[in-house]
Amino acid sequence: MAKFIDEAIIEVTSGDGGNGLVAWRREKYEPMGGPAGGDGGKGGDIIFVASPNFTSLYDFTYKSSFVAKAGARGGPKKRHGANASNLVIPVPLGTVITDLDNQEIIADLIYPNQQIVVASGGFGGYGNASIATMLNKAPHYCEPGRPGVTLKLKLELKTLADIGIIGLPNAGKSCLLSKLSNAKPKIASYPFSTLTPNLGVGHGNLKITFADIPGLIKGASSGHGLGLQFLKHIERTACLIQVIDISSPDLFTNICDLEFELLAYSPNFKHKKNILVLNKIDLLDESVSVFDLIKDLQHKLNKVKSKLLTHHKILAISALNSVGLAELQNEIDELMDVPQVFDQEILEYNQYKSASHKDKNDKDFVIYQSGGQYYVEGDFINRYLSVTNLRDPESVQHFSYILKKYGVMAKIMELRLKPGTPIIINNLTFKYLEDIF
Ligand SMILES: Nc1nc2c(ncn2[C@@H]2O[C@H](COP(=O)(O)OP(=O)(O)OP(=O)(O)O)[C@@H](O)[C@H]2O)c(=O)[nH]1
Ligand SMILES: [Mg+2]
Repeated sequence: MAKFIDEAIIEVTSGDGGNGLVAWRREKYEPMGGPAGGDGGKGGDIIFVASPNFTSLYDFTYKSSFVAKAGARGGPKKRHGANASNLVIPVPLGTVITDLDNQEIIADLIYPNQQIVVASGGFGGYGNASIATMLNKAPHYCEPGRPGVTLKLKLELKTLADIGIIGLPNAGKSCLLSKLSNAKPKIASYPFSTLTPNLGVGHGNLKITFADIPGLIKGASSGHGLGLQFLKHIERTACLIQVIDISSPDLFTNICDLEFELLAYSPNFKHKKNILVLNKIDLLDESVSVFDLIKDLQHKLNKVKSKLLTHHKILAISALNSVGLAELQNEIDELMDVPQVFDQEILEYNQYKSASHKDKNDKDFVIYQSGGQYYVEGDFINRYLSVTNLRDPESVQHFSYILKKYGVMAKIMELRLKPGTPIIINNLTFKYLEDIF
């Protein structure tokens, strides 16, 4: 089984749009037909999909960078460049995706096959056929494709199960999970035999899902034992089953210790439906009345009710010997019969969002001097330059217009350069006021 990993940091980049093309219609008797350069294709989107086939983010430990393909360049005869295929990344159900740039949650994938486009591919640039207007019927220039978007993301798995099984180490949680569901977890007679969450699907018609997490101990909220790191996997369950070893010397204190830790992690646990299961009744001395024991416990718990979870029911069972499991199953079915309502907060994340709005401001540029030379650098300048035909005056003129439009020209003028001063853009040398400026 793949290792259980519930957090990963990755980088995704959507595809660049393809460049447009400058081309002309060439037909018999029409040597200089109209513009026929096609538009570039769209770059690939980065899409996440919630897949029930994955239960861990393990795959992201060896692949953490994803780049979608670029759209193809426009073709002659007004042919549109091919759109790039989208890059679809499967993640387990319950994966929360956060944009690390602004800590904003982009998506919380909770439904099977739910998809989200986190970064849209860049649009293709127009070819000269699309740019033609009444005023300029035969443009000698085209547009470069828009660049893709790069995002640094945190993926966080918050397992989605209907019921979370919690308790002190060695209480019999995994043993109970193995009886209630199809899971085959490790069961052993020493504490911390479960190191990562186990998931199982119940045997009944309702197909209830269970998550058994590693044991908690007193002080977990301050990092003792395995700490609280796995509680996120039961945060979103509809109900909890709290398993306590009935043969332990101080039941009441055990319950209080555990519940204080849970509430220290999140006060939301207070109102989560909760069945308190006293396990291992087979270990009790025959002279002990389980009925009296529960009554006494109930009495003590009532006194500190306000500081504890709300117990729906207290049941005594033996997971190992399958005693009391039918009654427990009935209680579970009853609790789960109520339609599940996800937190409003979760629903809100799920409204379709796309990070394409993050279309970075790619009109940034810098002008600097080095070794007596002036340099102009900017991604968008390079992109426009890549579709500029330097032998075609109109194409060059259009490039010059772009430099004006986005303020490059104004900045250069502030430098008060002498005419003829060389200015280098992407390894090409232009002369101030003689070439493009
Ligand atoms: N006598 C008895 N033993 C039980 C019962 N249920 C579980 N056990 C035993 O208790 C031990 C611990 O069981 P697990 O299911 O591994 O306990 P756990 O709570 O998952 O433990 P951690 O994962 O370490 O926190 C095992 O040896 C089980 O066989 C029970 O009803 N009666
Ligand atoms: Mg266990």
